[in-house]
Amino acid sequence: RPTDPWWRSAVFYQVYPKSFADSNGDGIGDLGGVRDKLGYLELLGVDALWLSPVMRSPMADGGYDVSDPRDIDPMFGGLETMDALLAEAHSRKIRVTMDLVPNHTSIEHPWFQAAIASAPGSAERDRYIFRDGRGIDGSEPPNNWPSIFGGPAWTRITEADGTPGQWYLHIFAPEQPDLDWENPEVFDDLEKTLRFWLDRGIDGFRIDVAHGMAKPAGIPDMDISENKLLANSDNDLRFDNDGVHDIHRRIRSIIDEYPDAVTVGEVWVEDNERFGAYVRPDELHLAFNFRLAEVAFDAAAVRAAIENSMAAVAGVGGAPTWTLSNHDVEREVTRYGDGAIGLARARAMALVELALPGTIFVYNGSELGLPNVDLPDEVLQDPVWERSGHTERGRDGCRVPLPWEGSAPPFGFTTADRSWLPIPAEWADCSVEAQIEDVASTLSLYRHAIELRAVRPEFSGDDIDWYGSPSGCLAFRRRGGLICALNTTTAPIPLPPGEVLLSSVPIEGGRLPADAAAWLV
Ligand code: TEU
Ligand code: CA
Repeated sequence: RPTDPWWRSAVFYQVYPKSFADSNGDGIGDLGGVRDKLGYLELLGVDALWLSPVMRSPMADGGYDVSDPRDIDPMFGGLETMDALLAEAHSRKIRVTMDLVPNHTSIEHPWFQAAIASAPGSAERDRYIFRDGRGIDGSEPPNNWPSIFGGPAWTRITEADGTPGQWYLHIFAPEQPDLDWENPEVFDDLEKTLRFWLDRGIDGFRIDVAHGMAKPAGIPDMDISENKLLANSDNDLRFDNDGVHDIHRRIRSIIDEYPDAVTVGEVWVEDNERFGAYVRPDELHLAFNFRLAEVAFDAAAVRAAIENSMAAVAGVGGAPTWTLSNHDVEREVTRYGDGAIGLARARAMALVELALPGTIFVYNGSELGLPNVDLPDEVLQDPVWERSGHTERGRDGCRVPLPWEGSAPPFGFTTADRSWLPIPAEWADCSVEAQIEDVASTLSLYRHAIELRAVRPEFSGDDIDWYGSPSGCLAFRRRGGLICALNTTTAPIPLPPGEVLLSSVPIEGGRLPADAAAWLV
């Protein structure tokens, strides 16, 4: 519909900047690399980019620990490279959004440095959540909250006089102290950050941990016996506190001064009604739902995930969002069984995703069918690995740099001898160069699907109708006429009548093979 905002049916491409492309030969991806590859992104046909954090950061958590939110880290090329990227992307009609991390800062942020240099109770300390400890001499954390990355969510500081001091809250790593959103200075500073980037031409923000900024009054103990991590169980007091909605309304009032800007929040909330609240007309434009990133390759489960996701936003008039993976989860090829089967299923699910009404987020490398990588211990960098006491390997396996060209690592990702995480030798077969001319490749499948989605009238309409289909299969129809069918069984099934527009495997005799999907009109 011509009156729809641009993002309502857009395809976003998530760039994990360290892993996309390196332009200066230090083995680490950067914004110059993104700029160099804009032609590729144009060819892929995406409408917008989401850049995972590129602000100044000591990189304790891949940039999700920001020490200056109004600057670009030198490792990524500094502000001028960002300006050049924005200009060139816009000239190619690609919008650019960036990650915003309002829940916490880096310990190297000047505010945190000032906080630990000042006395308990000072205004400096009041921008974070410092508390006295419990127990004898305050040697126990102020409450029982665990950190998402392992260990307690509190770290004790040493006061300026050398004595053991107060504790500060960090829901994530100790290098990521939580801000106190009750302090008006915190919002004022975020407003500066929003305007700084919007005035520079950024098209919007992905808001990190958008369900986390507000903390419950008194920060009481939570019931950790049944704590379901990030699942919005009633006893997980760390997230989804009602006060967060007021923060989103205030953010929105600023965003609304910039007509085309979009916000998408990272909202790990399972309950439909509580999730939908985040995309009320005066809050976020969009919220990620992760149901397709979590669901098994099973038609009934996929259908339930789709229905649920649509129901969650329908009540408030919001648009659904879809994502098969991101920088925090195992890549879909591996999740679906790895190898040829995992790849076949990932291709099928890409067609399911790209057939749906709403906003799509493609994680860099999905379009190449990359699997997760089982990296050796000594290269792991995710704080999850250290913090979990080496019991969880963390998320590096989905953050391996992209293979661009050539027959050996680092496959044109960098001119250095090696990339910051090693690229498997067998990725020669899935490099961009290996796939771009091959009509049967996953890259070609994505290109065609994204193009058809953009130009064909059959993709119109906010609603879908389900066909009755045999168990292990699903089929739905967009109001505009596109039909999408998925087969998660082990045998071929008859397709609904129609002309095949695109399919994840060749279709013969009107039957859809196992582990495949097709589009029909
Ligand atoms: O993630 C929030 C989050 O809670 C999870 O995705 C979490 O990182 C994961 O389950 C742990 O294994 C966001 C970012 O996407 C993530 O990369 C950051 O580490 C996190 O916030 C902290 O900023
Ligand atoms: Ca670099």
